Formats: sequence, structure tokens, C-alpha cells
Amino acid sequence: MIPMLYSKEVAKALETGAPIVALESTIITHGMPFPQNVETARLVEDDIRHAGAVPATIAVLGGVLHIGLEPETLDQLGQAENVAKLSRADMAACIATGGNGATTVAATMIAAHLAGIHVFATGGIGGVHKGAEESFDISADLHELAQTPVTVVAAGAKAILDLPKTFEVLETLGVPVIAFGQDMLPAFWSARSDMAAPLRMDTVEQIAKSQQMRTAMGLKGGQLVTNPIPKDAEIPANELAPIITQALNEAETAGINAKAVTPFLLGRIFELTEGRSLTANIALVRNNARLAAQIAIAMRQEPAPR
Ligand code: PSU
Ligand code: MN
Repeated sequence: MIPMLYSKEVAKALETGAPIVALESTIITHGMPFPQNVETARLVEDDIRHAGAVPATIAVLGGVLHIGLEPETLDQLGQAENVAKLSRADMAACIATGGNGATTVAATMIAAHLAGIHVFATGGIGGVHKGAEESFDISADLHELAQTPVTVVAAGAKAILDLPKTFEVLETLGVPVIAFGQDMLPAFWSARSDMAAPLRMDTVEQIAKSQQMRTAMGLKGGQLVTNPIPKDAEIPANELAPIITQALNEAETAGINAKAVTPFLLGRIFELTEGRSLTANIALVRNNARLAAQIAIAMRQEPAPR
């Protein structure tokens, strides 16, 4: 038996069949500084409610897998120290040993699927790190998309990554990568990269139907929906490039590796942009939450194709 606890609103939504959107917690504990992390988590949950769906923020607390957090619990998590960053490799161990852990994209997908939730919103997925040919640092998020049937809405892969290699791996793994409403892939803090998207969709109904068709065909895995950051919130890629390079160099000099790389880089880019990267990050997560809510509503309305 998996120790699981549902928030009141998620328990009710599961009973009534109301649309639900899963949310990760690593962005709260490792992706943003306090207090903006908690403020953003609350805003994102409210965005989903206003769009007509129910938010389910996921975390492991005292060895219990929480599907949806009550407001007090969300506040505590935002200030908690020594919370593990959980992925597929260590999630079960954290639950088994009674630990506390925040869920990454991979772990959140696993939890969402266990709870019967089909849609999940985040900022940016993990991917192939620059220099991966040496470090072999490739996020488990990519393999999770290939095997767990959850549609993930993100603003692309985080621009600190090697984006061409990240999308090559997704193609190899058979993960549909869909750009919402444009031909080019977005690049997290920037609305457009210079890479054409493998698939483009302009309606949430198309996205919902495509996930259901995969399931009907017996194809494992989810889909990645890349949703461009709103134009008025973006930071142009050429402005960010030197800052990302500087942060990467500092990470190398400081010997940062494994799970610490992404939080280190996000933190340094926040400092080097004097907070602008965080403002953009908040805008894109909220934008993704709103789209995910619409997809969750469309999935509920579309009967599974036969
Ligand atoms: N999106 C954000 N900020 C984040 C993350 C996503 O806007 O901090 C987290 C997600 O939890 C993602 C993780 O799964 O970063 C990737 O970490 P890694 O590169 O170590 O796999
Ligand atoms: Mn990694």
C-alpha cells in the first residue's frame, strides 16, 4: 500500500470527475527563493481554479505522498529546509523511509498517474545539460515522458540546457513535442527559439484527443506541450545568452554537479538578471497553469477514442 493523502478539494474533484491539474513542488523548494516561491505557488493554484479546474500540488511529507496540499502545508513547504529533490530513482525510498521530498517533473508525473490525473503544469522540464557528452547529465524527466501517460505543459526545456540535444533525445524516446499556437519551439524565458517544433497545435481539444489516441493505441508515455511565455514577460535570448554562459562557467569552477546543477544555475541567473529571470519564470508558470486547466477540461469532455 502506498501511503497517499488527498487534499479536500482534490478528493472531491476525484469523486465528481472534475478536471484536475497536477503541480510539482521542486519549483517551490529548489526553483525559486522564499517568499516568491510560496506566493507563486498560491497564484498558480488560483489561476487553475479561476480557469475551472482543481490544482493538485504534489509532495512527499513524512513519508506520505500528498496529492494536493492544504494552504498551511504549502506555506510550511516553502520555508522547509532539508527537503530532498525527488525523481524516479529516489521517490519510493523517500516514502518508505518517512522522508520529506519535493517532486520534480518525473516524480510529479508518477504521482499524478497513480492518482488518475492526466495533466500537469510546470515551468520548464529538465533535459540534456550542456557538456552532457562529458558529464552524462540528462534529466530523468525525458525518460518519464516516454513512459508515463501524463500531458505536461511547460515553456519548453529550461534555456540553461542544450536545447537541440534535449529535443533530439525526446524524438528518440518517442515523445510528442507540441508547440502551442506557433511553429517554433519556445525557449523558457524567451517565446521563440530558432528550432522548428515537431508538432504544432492550436486548440486544447487537439491536445486532449492526441493523448487519448496514444492511450487507445497502446502507446506508452505522455506528451510535452510547449507553451510560449507571454510576449510582454519574455527576456530576449540574446540578452540572456552571456548570463547563462557566466552561470555555467561558475558552476563548473565551483564543481557543482548532479541534482545541484539546475538549482545553482537558476539561482545565479536570478542574481545576475537582478530578479528579472524570476519575474519571467512566474509569468510563464502561470501561463502554463491556465493552458493546462483548459486541456484538463477538454480531456474530460472528449470521450476516449475507439
Ligand atoms: N521548472 C521551473 N523551475 C524548476 C524546475 C522546473 O521553472 O526548478 C525543476 C523541475 O522539477 C525539473 C527539475 O524536473 O527542475 C529538473 O532538474 P534536473 O535538471 O536535475 O533533472
Ligand atoms: Mn541532472
